Amino acid sequence: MRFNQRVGRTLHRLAGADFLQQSAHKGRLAGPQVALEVYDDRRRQVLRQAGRERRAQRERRGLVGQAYFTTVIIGSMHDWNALKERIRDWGRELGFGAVGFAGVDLGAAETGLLDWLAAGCHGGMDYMAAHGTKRSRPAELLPGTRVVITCRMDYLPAIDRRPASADFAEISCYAQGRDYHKLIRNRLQKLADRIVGEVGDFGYRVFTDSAPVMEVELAKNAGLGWRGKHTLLLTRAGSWFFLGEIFVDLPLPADAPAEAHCGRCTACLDACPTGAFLGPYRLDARRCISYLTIELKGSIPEDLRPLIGNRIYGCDDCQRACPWNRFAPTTREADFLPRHGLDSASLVELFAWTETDFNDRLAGSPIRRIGHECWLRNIAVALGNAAPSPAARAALLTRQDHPSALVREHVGWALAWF
Ligand code: B12
Ligand code: SF4
Ligand code: SF4
Repeated sequence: MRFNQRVGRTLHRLAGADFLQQSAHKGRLAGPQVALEVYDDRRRQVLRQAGRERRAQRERRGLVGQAYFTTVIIGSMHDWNALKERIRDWGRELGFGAVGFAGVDLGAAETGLLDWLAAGCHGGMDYMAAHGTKRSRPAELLPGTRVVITCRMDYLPAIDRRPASADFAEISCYAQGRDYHKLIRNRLQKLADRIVGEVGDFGYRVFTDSAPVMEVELAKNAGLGWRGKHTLLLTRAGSWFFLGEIFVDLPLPADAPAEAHCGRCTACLDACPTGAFLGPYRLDARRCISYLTIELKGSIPEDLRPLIGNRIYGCDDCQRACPWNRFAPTTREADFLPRHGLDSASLVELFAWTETDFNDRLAGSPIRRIGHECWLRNIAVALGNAAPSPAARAALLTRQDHPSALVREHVGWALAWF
């Protein structure tokens, strides 16, 4: 039996070679012939290149590959709990608010997801239906996955600068700074690197809102919080955080889910401007302002336009209404702080941005991905909802002959209110 050098060192540190001998006997592996050997650099390189898929295949065929050996032998050492605590500490050092561990069985969540899709609640988000059961079965998305390390990171800016002005353009606070995907992915990668430094090579992949993953359900199972009636993950310190995961093939024990504390409260359901909740824990995305202003590519249904108010990108109302968010910590990440005054800008000001302004000023922002056309569409609706003013009317008139039929149609709708 050969050990990767780091694994060997870890094993020695954790329990010593005697323990290994015993573990091997118990596991009916190599018995008394077990010996610690160290890979030289070349072997190590070759192993790395072998890739996750080959390891998974070997494992599926029942061969005693390095990953299998590592997990069986080390798995019997009962020190995964100590490693879990170290991973939590490293996660906190890397800026995560909390780190938890979920098993890969999502149980009834799959039925919930399929019902939601069958009811058409995903609207035009075809990617939600595109991956079969991979979304609800992590081990199908990444074969060999045994546990999902799930992490949350706070994004609430420290100061609420929303002006009372009727002409204020409301942008969801998760989107006022830099795009979170890259930042979180980098941090997750750093966390994975630290685990590799401790246990040696293993199969893993990092995700944040970038793949078919049921992030809230996994985080809930990992005890990172409970599911609020608004469907988001919620803690005693609120819900203003992003989620991200590392799928791993290590046999880390799963954490227990947290107790829910919504009680009889329905504040989030009552606060929704468009009545998007079909009931507690059930959201019809087609009515959600986040969907209408970000995901929807075409025309916004006319009956919903007046309900959108001044929200031009996403919506925070169900979270703002939640009593637990009174205790929410603010972000420690400078990248999530508002840029270009996006926390206090006026509709007229943002409507005047040319496509070049839009692309330049929103480089690195999640808003950029909706494109200038949908940006103007959204602001036109908000201008139509704002108190009629000469400035708003003048702004709308400048876009009346815009080359995009989508923009012209929404501008026409807004002008009809003046
Ligand atoms: C699609 C999507 C959306 C859609 C649909 C949202 C939704 N609730 O489904 C839209 C575009 C509307 C959206 C909006 C927002 N989103 Co979004 N979104 C996602 C995404 C990509 C998938 C979510 C999903 O799987 N939905 C499908 C439904 C079926 O899944 P579900 O909600 O888990 O459904 C379960 C429950 O409803 C339950 N259920 C059903 N009936 C019942 C009944 C009972 C009694 C019970 C107990 C349970 C139950 O069963 C279902 C299956 O488990 C995730 C990222 C990811 N990959 O997970 C981010 C994510 C959920 N979004 C996020 C955010 C921040 C938002 C917004 C706040 C952004 C904004 N400010 O505009 C809003 C919030 C709106 C809201 N209240 O949900 C964060 C949430 C972080 C957190 N604290 O939980 C995520 C996790 C992204 C991330 N990586 O951080 N989003
Ligand atoms: S984000 Fe806004 S529109 Fe969507 S469910 Fe929450 S309150 Fe309703
Ligand atoms: S507002 Fe009330 S019901 Fe909604 S998530 Fe918060 S505590 Fe739960």
